[in-house]
Amino acid sequence: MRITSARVIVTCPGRNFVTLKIETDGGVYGIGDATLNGREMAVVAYLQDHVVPALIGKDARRIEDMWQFLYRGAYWRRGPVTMRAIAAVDMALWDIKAKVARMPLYDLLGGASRERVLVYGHANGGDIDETVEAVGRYIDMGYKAIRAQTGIPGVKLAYGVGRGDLHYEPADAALPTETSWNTPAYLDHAPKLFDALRDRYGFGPHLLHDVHHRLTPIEAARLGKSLEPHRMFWIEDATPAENQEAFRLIRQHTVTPLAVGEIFNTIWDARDLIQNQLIDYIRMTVVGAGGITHLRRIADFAAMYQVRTGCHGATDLSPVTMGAALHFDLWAPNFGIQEYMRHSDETDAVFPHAYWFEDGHLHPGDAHGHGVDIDEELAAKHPYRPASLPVARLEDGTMWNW
Ligand code: GCO
Ligand code: MG
Repeated sequence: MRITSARVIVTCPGRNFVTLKIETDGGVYGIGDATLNGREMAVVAYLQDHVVPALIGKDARRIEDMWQFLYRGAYWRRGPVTMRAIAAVDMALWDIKAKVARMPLYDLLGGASRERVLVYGHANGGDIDETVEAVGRYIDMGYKAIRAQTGIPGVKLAYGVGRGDLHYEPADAALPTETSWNTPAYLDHAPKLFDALRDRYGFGPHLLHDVHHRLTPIEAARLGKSLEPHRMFWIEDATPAENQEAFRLIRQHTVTPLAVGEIFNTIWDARDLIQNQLIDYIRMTVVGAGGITHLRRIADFAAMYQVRTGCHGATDLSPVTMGAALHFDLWAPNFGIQEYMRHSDETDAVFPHAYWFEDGHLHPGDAHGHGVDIDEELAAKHPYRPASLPVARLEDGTMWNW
């Protein structure tokens, strides 16, 4: 079964997505996601200039060899651009293999380990009262797990405080929006949000929170400690993880569970964190970490240390990634939770999919492959629009981690 064509499709149904469609001489095609939020065209160029020409005529069945060819063969290993291009090819080839086998992808991976996939949604508000109300709306929709973010008094545009309930998208302008940050104000305010949420809703719903790399390790330790009474499901990206050792310090001070990894690309980014049991959840997902082939290795490695998965699932990952991730989640023995920030109706129309939400869970559906397609005619009606993620500065103007 030879690859006859590979096309990169860029579309912007509300936000930008990069999709790879691989066709074979048998008539079966596969779809992969290559979206890198705010840097989409870098991956498009990498795919078109360096990957697509090498795919034509290759055997679509040899997924492992293709992965090794694109990873080792590039010489310049790793990085978000390269690994997203590899992920797109890998996802499309698994899609093809499962379609040919006439199986949903989770069956090909080894079969379902559970009946459905626990997901969490995003509740945001400008202040604590608004966030408490937003969490209530998620509970009413059936969610069992909810990430809560709130504005901080005196801080202009704090992270995660959306405009609109369900479809908050941070990449909101062609050039980066400037937001601000104040760590002391945040550290005082965040526990008050979770006091209010536990007072109102009790300990039934799982609560999650994203720190988005804003704290130093000792500050993250303080936050973790101050949130222990709230029994968080996790706090995420409490400090930047380039230096994986930094998490040792946080770990020494708190039993609040830690999640990390949405910006990692390979198993090497998480090796120390996992094997030293410095985290509880690994956040890499299919598009970010080189596709199903590599993510499966990460999950198996994590399982040896009782680290569970918590795949990134913000709206900048297309429905193709969501579909592929849900098959992976249904299989992964050490699955923890899946992020599910809903796509807009406009996006869903461009990417018809088999997965569905019910009672706080998603199911990938039983369509053959990963169950997500692209309507190319509709996609063409939404041309690319440059969009960047924001940046953050401290009050004195110092650049900070967004
Ligand atoms: C998350 C993420 C997102 C990111 C976004 C950037 O936990 O979902 O942190 O909110 O900011 O994916 O593109
Ligand atoms: Mg995050």
